[in-house]
Amino acid sequence: MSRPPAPLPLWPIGPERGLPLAGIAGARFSEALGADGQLIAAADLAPDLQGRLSARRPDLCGLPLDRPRIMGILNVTPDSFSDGGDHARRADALARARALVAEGAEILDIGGESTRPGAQAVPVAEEIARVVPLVAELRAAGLSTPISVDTRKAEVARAALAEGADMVNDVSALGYDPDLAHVVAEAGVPLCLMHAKGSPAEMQDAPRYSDVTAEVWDMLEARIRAAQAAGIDRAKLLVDPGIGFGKDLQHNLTLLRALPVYHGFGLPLLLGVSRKRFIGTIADVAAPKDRVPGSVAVALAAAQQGVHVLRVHDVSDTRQALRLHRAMMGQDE
Ligand code: HH2
Repeated sequence: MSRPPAPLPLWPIGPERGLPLAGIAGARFSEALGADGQLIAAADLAPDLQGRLSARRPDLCGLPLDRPRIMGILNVTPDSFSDGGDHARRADALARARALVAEGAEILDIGGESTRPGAQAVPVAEEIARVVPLVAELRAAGLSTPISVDTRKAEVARAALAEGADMVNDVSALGYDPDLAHVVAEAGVPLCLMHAKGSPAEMQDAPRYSDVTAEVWDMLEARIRAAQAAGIDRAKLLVDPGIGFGKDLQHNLTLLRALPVYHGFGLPLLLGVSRKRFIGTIADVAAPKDRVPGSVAVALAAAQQGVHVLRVHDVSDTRQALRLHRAMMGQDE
Protein backbone atom coordinates (compact mmCIF):
# COMPACT_ATOMS: atom_id res chain seq x y z
CA MET A 1 0.00 0.00 0.00
CA SER A 2 1.47 3.39 -0.91
CA ARG A 3 1.19 6.00 1.77
CA PRO A 4 -2.43 7.05 2.43
CA PRO A 5 -3.83 10.59 2.85
CA ALA A 6 -2.80 12.25 6.12
CA PRO A 7 -5.56 13.35 8.52
CA LEU A 8 -5.37 17.09 9.31
CA PRO A 9 -5.74 17.57 13.09
CA LEU A 10 -8.37 20.08 14.25
CA TRP A 11 -7.85 22.38 17.19
CA PRO A 12 -11.02 21.71 19.19
CA ILE A 13 -12.94 24.98 18.88
CA GLY A 14 -16.66 24.92 18.23
CA PRO A 15 -18.85 21.91 17.60
CA GLU A 16 -17.21 18.52 17.23
CA ARG A 17 -16.62 17.82 13.57
CA GLY A 18 -15.25 14.93 11.59
CA LEU A 19 -13.79 11.74 13.05
CA PRO A 20 -11.71 11.02 16.16
CA LEU A 21 -7.97 11.25 15.49
CA ALA A 22 -6.14 8.03 16.34
CA GLY A 23 -8.32 7.45 19.41
CA ILE A 24 -6.96 10.47 21.30
CA ALA A 25 -9.72 12.01 23.43
CA GLY A 26 -10.64 15.46 22.14
CA ALA A 27 -8.59 15.16 18.93
CA ARG A 28 -10.45 15.02 15.62
CA PHE A 29 -10.00 15.53 11.89
CA SER A 30 -12.47 16.41 9.17
CA GLU A 31 -10.15 16.36 6.15
CA ALA A 32 -7.11 14.46 4.98
CA LEU A 33 -4.29 15.62 2.72
CA GLY A 34 -3.40 13.26 -0.13
CA ALA A 35 0.20 12.66 -1.24
CA ASP A 36 -0.49 14.79 -4.35
CA GLY A 37 -1.80 17.72 -2.30
CA GLN A 38 -5.55 17.22 -2.72
CA LEU A 39 -7.91 17.59 0.25
CA ILE A 40 -10.32 14.74 0.92
CA ALA A 41 -13.28 14.97 3.32
CA ALA A 42 -12.91 12.46 6.15
CA ALA A 43 -16.34 11.10 5.26
CA ASP A 44 -15.10 10.29 1.72
CA LEU A 45 -12.11 8.19 2.80
CA ALA A 46 -12.36 4.44 2.29
CA PRO A 47 -14.02 2.87 5.35
CA ASP A 48 -10.98 0.75 6.26
CA LEU A 49 -8.71 3.83 6.17
CA GLN A 50 -11.24 5.81 8.20
CA GLY A 51 -11.09 3.03 10.77
CA ARG A 52 -7.28 2.98 10.94
CA LEU A 53 -7.02 6.76 11.21
CA SER A 54 -9.61 7.13 13.93
CA ALA A 55 -9.75 3.93 16.02
CA ARG A 56 -8.69 3.90 19.64
CA ARG A 57 -5.37 2.03 19.88
CA PRO A 58 -5.07 -0.98 22.22
CA ASP A 59 -3.82 -0.22 25.72
CA LEU A 60 -0.02 -0.26 26.03
CA CYS A 61 1.27 -2.22 29.03
CA GLY A 62 -2.03 -1.45 30.76
CA LEU A 63 -2.00 2.26 29.82
CA PRO A 64 -5.02 3.47 27.87
CA LEU A 65 -3.78 5.30 24.77
CA ASP A 66 -6.57 7.88 24.72
CA ARG A 67 -3.98 10.55 25.59
CA PRO A 68 -0.26 11.03 24.95
CA ARG A 69 1.81 9.02 27.42
CA ILE A 70 5.25 9.93 28.72
CA MET A 71 8.09 7.45 28.29
CA GLY A 72 11.03 8.50 30.48
CA ILE A 73 14.49 7.77 29.09
CA LEU A 74 17.04 6.00 31.28
CA ASN A 75 20.33 5.46 29.47
CA VAL A 76 22.75 3.27 31.41
CA THR A 77 25.60 3.96 29.02
CA PRO A 78 28.92 5.78 29.31
CA ASP A 79 28.42 7.58 25.99
CA SER A 80 24.78 8.58 25.23
CA PHE A 81 24.62 11.95 23.51
CA SER A 82 22.89 13.88 26.27
CA ASP A 83 23.19 11.91 29.51
CA GLY A 84 26.08 9.51 28.84
CA GLY A 85 27.75 8.45 32.09
CA ASP A 86 25.16 10.15 34.34
CA HIS A 87 23.53 6.85 35.34
CA ALA A 88 26.22 4.30 34.55
CA ARG A 89 26.59 3.42 38.27
CA ARG A 90 23.77 1.18 39.55
CA ALA A 91 22.84 3.43 42.49
CA ASP A 92 22.56 6.44 40.16
CA ALA A 93 20.43 4.48 37.71
CA LEU A 94 18.06 3.31 40.46
CA ALA A 95 17.73 6.84 41.80
CA ARG A 96 17.13 8.21 38.31
CA ALA A 97 14.43 5.59 37.63
CA ARG A 98 12.61 6.56 40.82
CA ALA A 99 12.93 10.25 40.02
CA LEU A 100 11.54 9.77 36.51
CA VAL A 101 8.51 7.92 37.90
CA ALA A 102 7.99 10.58 40.60
CA GLU A 103 8.06 13.25 37.88
CA GLY A 104 5.34 11.47 35.92
CA ALA A 105 6.98 8.93 33.60
CA GLU A 106 4.34 6.34 32.70
CA ILE A 107 6.82 3.97 31.05
CA LEU A 108 10.59 3.74 31.52
CA ASP A 109 12.75 3.11 28.47
CA ILE A 110 16.01 1.57 29.64
CA GLY A 111 18.89 1.37 27.17
CA GLY A 112 22.42 0.01 27.52
CA GLU A 113 23.73 0.89 24.07
CA SER A 114 24.02 4.41 22.70
CA THR A 115 22.69 4.73 19.17
CA ARG A 116 23.86 8.32 18.76
CA PRO A 117 25.41 9.14 15.38
CA GLY A 118 28.86 7.57 15.19
CA ALA A 119 28.27 5.06 18.02
CA GLN A 120 29.73 1.57 17.73
CA ALA A 121 27.76 -1.57 18.70
CA VAL A 122 28.17 -2.76 22.31
CA PRO A 123 28.90 -6.49 22.89
CA VAL A 124 25.83 -8.45 24.05
CA ALA A 125 27.33 -9.46 27.41
CA GLU A 126 28.21 -5.85 28.19
CA GLU A 127 24.73 -4.60 27.28
CA ILE A 128 23.12 -7.33 29.39
CA ALA A 129 25.33 -6.42 32.34
CA ARG A 130 24.28 -2.78 32.07
CA VAL A 131 20.53 -3.33 31.69
CA VAL A 132 19.31 -6.61 33.12
CA PRO A 133 20.42 -6.39 36.80
CA LEU A 134 18.93 -2.88 36.86
CA VAL A 135 15.56 -4.19 35.64
CA ALA A 136 15.73 -6.97 38.24
CA GLU A 137 16.57 -4.54 41.04
CA LEU A 138 13.77 -2.16 40.07
CA ARG A 139 11.27 -5.01 40.14
CA ALA A 140 12.69 -6.39 43.41
CA ALA A 141 12.27 -2.91 44.89
CA GLY A 142 8.58 -3.03 43.99
CA LEU A 143 8.57 -0.60 41.05
CA SER A 144 5.45 -1.39 39.03
CA THR A 145 5.87 1.16 36.22
CA PRO A 146 6.04 -0.55 32.81
CA ILE A 147 9.60 -0.99 31.57
CA SER A 148 10.61 -0.90 27.93
CA VAL A 149 14.01 -2.26 27.00
CA ASP A 150 15.68 -0.20 24.28
CA THR A 151 17.73 -2.80 22.45
CA ARG A 152 18.37 -4.22 18.98
CA LYS A 153 19.47 -7.58 20.37
CA ALA A 154 17.47 -10.73 21.04
CA GLU A 155 19.55 -11.91 23.99
CA VAL A 156 19.31 -8.58 25.77
CA ALA A 157 15.55 -8.46 25.22
CA ARG A 158 15.08 -12.07 26.38
CA ALA A 159 17.05 -11.50 29.58
CA ALA A 160 15.34 -8.17 30.36
CA LEU A 161 11.86 -9.60 29.73
CA ALA A 162 12.68 -12.52 32.04
CA GLU A 163 13.48 -10.03 34.82
CA GLY A 164 10.23 -8.11 34.41
CA ALA A 165 10.56 -5.74 31.44
CA ASP A 166 7.24 -5.30 29.62
CA MET A 167 8.07 -4.25 26.07
CA VAL A 168 10.87 -3.91 23.52
CA ASN A 169 11.94 -0.75 21.71
CA ASP A 170 14.05 -1.66 18.67
CA VAL A 171 15.66 1.26 16.83
CA SER A 172 16.50 -1.10 13.97
CA ALA A 173 12.86 -2.24 13.49
CA LEU A 174 13.99 -5.91 13.47
CA GLY A 175 16.77 -5.12 11.00
CA TYR A 176 19.73 -5.89 13.28
CA ASP A 177 19.17 -9.24 15.00
CA PRO A 178 17.17 -11.89 13.15
CA ASP A 179 16.24 -13.60 16.45
CA LEU A 180 14.61 -10.59 18.09
CA ALA A 181 11.25 -11.10 16.36
CA HIS A 182 11.00 -14.62 17.77
CA VAL A 183 11.81 -13.47 21.29
CA VAL A 184 9.10 -10.80 21.07
CA ALA A 185 6.59 -13.19 19.48
CA GLU A 186 7.16 -15.81 22.16
CA ALA A 187 6.87 -13.29 25.00
CA GLY A 188 3.77 -11.71 23.46
CA VAL A 189 4.94 -8.22 24.48
CA PRO A 190 4.59 -4.90 22.63
CA LEU A 191 7.34 -3.94 20.18
CA CYS A 192 8.23 -0.50 18.86
CA LEU A 193 9.48 -0.56 15.26
CA MET A 194 11.58 2.54 14.61
CA HIS A 195 12.73 3.65 11.19
CA ALA A 196 16.47 4.11 10.76
CA LYS A 197 18.46 4.43 7.56
CA GLY A 198 21.84 2.79 8.01
CA SER A 199 23.54 1.90 11.28
CA PRO A 200 24.41 4.44 13.99
CA ALA A 201 28.10 4.31 12.96
CA GLU A 202 27.43 5.86 9.53
CA MET A 203 23.76 6.92 9.41
CA GLN A 204 24.48 10.68 9.46
CA ASP A 205 26.96 10.55 6.54
CA ALA A 206 24.81 12.54 4.08
CA PRO A 207 21.54 10.57 4.26
CA ARG A 208 19.48 10.80 1.07
CA TYR A 209 15.82 10.20 0.19
CA SER A 210 13.76 11.11 -2.84
CA ASP A 211 10.61 11.31 -0.64
CA VAL A 212 11.44 10.81 3.02
CA THR A 213 7.80 10.54 4.18
CA ALA A 214 7.02 7.82 1.64
CA GLU A 215 10.28 5.93 2.18
CA VAL A 216 9.80 5.85 5.94
CA TRP A 217 6.23 4.64 5.36
CA ASP A 218 7.39 1.87 3.01
CA MET A 219 10.11 0.64 5.36
CA LEU A 220 7.79 0.60 8.38
CA GLU A 221 5.12 -1.19 6.36
CA ALA A 222 7.64 -3.87 5.34
CA ARG A 223 8.84 -4.29 8.94
CA ILE A 224 5.26 -4.55 10.24
CA ARG A 225 4.75 -7.34 7.70
CA ALA A 226 7.97 -9.05 8.77
CA ALA A 227 6.96 -8.81 12.43
CA GLN A 228 3.59 -10.39 11.68
CA ALA A 229 5.22 -13.10 9.59
CA ALA A 230 7.38 -13.95 12.61
CA GLY A 231 4.27 -14.43 14.72
CA ILE A 232 4.01 -11.02 16.42
CA ASP A 233 0.42 -9.87 16.88
CA ARG A 234 -0.12 -6.66 14.88
CA ALA A 235 -2.03 -5.25 17.86
CA LYS A 236 1.23 -5.35 19.84
CA LEU A 237 3.15 -3.08 17.46
CA LEU A 238 4.01 0.62 17.69
CA VAL A 239 5.72 2.65 14.97
CA ASP A 240 8.21 5.52 15.14
CA PRO A 241 9.65 7.54 12.21
CA GLY A 242 13.04 7.66 13.98
CA ILE A 243 13.91 11.35 14.19
CA GLY A 244 17.67 11.82 13.73
CA PHE A 245 18.34 8.27 12.59
CA GLY A 246 19.77 8.71 9.09
CA LYS A 247 18.00 12.06 8.60
CA ASP A 248 19.27 15.59 8.12
CA LEU A 249 17.55 18.70 9.44
CA GLN A 250 15.13 18.98 6.52
CA HIS A 251 14.27 15.27 6.67
CA ASN A 252 13.48 15.61 10.38
CA LEU A 253 11.25 18.65 9.81
CA THR A 254 9.46 17.01 6.90
CA LEU A 255 8.71 13.95 9.03
CA LEU A 256 7.57 16.03 12.01
CA ARG A 257 5.09 17.84 9.76
CA ALA A 258 3.93 14.55 8.26
CA LEU A 259 3.38 12.63 11.51
CA PRO A 260 -0.37 12.09 10.93
CA VAL A 261 0.48 10.11 7.76
CA TYR A 262 1.65 7.31 10.03
CA HIS A 263 -1.74 7.04 11.72
CA GLY A 264 -2.57 5.24 8.47
CA PHE A 265 -1.07 2.08 9.96
CA GLY A 266 -3.77 2.09 12.63
CA LEU A 267 -1.05 1.61 15.27
CA PRO A 268 0.18 3.74 18.18
CA LEU A 269 2.81 6.30 17.23
CA LEU A 270 5.89 6.77 19.40
CA LEU A 271 8.20 9.76 18.94
CA GLY A 272 11.66 10.55 20.28
CA VAL A 273 12.88 14.11 19.73
CA SER A 274 14.12 14.92 23.22
CA ARG A 275 17.29 17.09 23.25
CA LYS A 276 18.21 15.94 19.73
CA ARG A 277 20.67 17.72 17.51
CA PHE A 278 18.11 19.34 15.17
CA ILE A 279 16.70 21.21 18.18
CA GLY A 280 20.16 22.54 18.98
CA THR A 281 20.73 23.49 15.35
CA ILE A 282 17.46 25.40 14.94
CA ALA A 283 17.54 27.06 18.37
CA ASP A 284 21.32 27.54 18.37
CA VAL A 285 21.82 25.66 21.65
CA ALA A 286 25.01 23.63 21.85
CA ALA A 287 24.55 21.63 25.09
CA PRO A 288 21.88 18.88 24.84
CA LYS A 289 20.76 19.50 28.44
CA ASP A 290 19.91 23.11 27.52
CA ARG A 291 17.48 21.98 24.80
CA VAL A 292 14.51 21.39 27.11
CA PRO A 293 12.26 24.24 25.91
CA GLY A 294 12.75 23.24 22.27
CA SER A 295 12.15 19.58 23.13
CA VAL A 296 8.90 20.44 24.92
CA ALA A 297 7.75 22.60 21.99
CA VAL A 298 8.20 19.72 19.57
CA ALA A 299 6.56 17.26 21.99
CA LEU A 300 3.48 19.50 22.16
CA ALA A 301 3.31 19.82 18.39
CA ALA A 302 3.49 16.03 18.23
CA ALA A 303 0.75 15.66 20.83
CA GLN A 304 -1.38 17.97 18.72
CA GLN A 305 -0.89 15.54 15.83
CA GLY A 306 -2.10 12.56 17.84
CA VAL A 307 1.21 10.95 18.86
CA HIS A 308 0.54 8.35 21.56
CA VAL A 309 3.91 7.98 23.31
CA LEU A 310 6.51 10.72 23.80
CA ARG A 311 10.00 9.46 24.64
CA VAL A 312 11.65 12.18 26.73
CA HIS A 313 14.52 12.92 29.11
CA ASP A 314 12.78 15.84 30.84
CA VAL A 315 9.66 14.28 32.26
CA SER A 316 8.34 16.97 34.61
CA ASP A 317 8.68 19.73 31.98
CA THR A 318 6.91 17.60 29.39
CA ARG A 319 4.21 16.59 31.83
CA GLN A 320 3.47 20.18 32.77
CA ALA A 321 3.15 21.12 29.10
CA LEU A 322 0.92 18.13 28.32
CA ARG A 323 -1.37 18.90 31.26
CA LEU A 324 -1.93 22.38 29.89
CA HIS A 325 -2.38 21.00 26.41
CA ARG A 326 -5.08 18.63 27.66
CA ALA A 327 -6.84 21.42 29.50
CA MET A 328 -6.81 23.51 26.32
CA MET A 329 -8.31 20.54 24.49
CA GLY A 330 -11.18 20.57 26.98
CA GLN A 331 -10.08 17.30 28.58
CA ASP A 332 -9.92 16.57 32.31
CA GLU A 333 -6.73 15.37 34.00
N1 HH2 B 1 16.11 7.78 20.03
C1 HH2 B 1 17.19 7.34 20.72
C2 HH2 B 1 17.20 6.04 21.27
N2 HH2 B 1 16.13 5.23 21.16
N3 HH2 B 1 13.95 4.84 20.39
C3 HH2 B 1 12.85 5.24 19.71
N4 HH2 B 1 11.79 4.43 19.58
N5 HH2 B 1 12.79 6.50 19.13
C4 HH2 B 1 13.83 7.37 19.19
O1 HH2 B 1 13.73 8.49 18.64
C5 HH2 B 1 15.01 6.96 19.91
C6 HH2 B 1 15.02 5.66 20.50
C7 HH2 B 1 18.38 8.22 20.87
O2 HH2 B 1 18.27 9.03 22.01
P1 HH2 B 1 18.98 8.74 23.42
O3 HH2 B 1 18.53 7.42 23.99
O4 HH2 B 1 18.74 9.90 24.30
O5 HH2 B 1 20.52 8.70 23.10
P2 HH2 B 1 21.59 7.55 22.86
O6 HH2 B 1 21.16 6.73 21.69
O7 HH2 B 1 22.87 8.31 22.60
O8 HH2 B 1 21.67 6.71 24.11
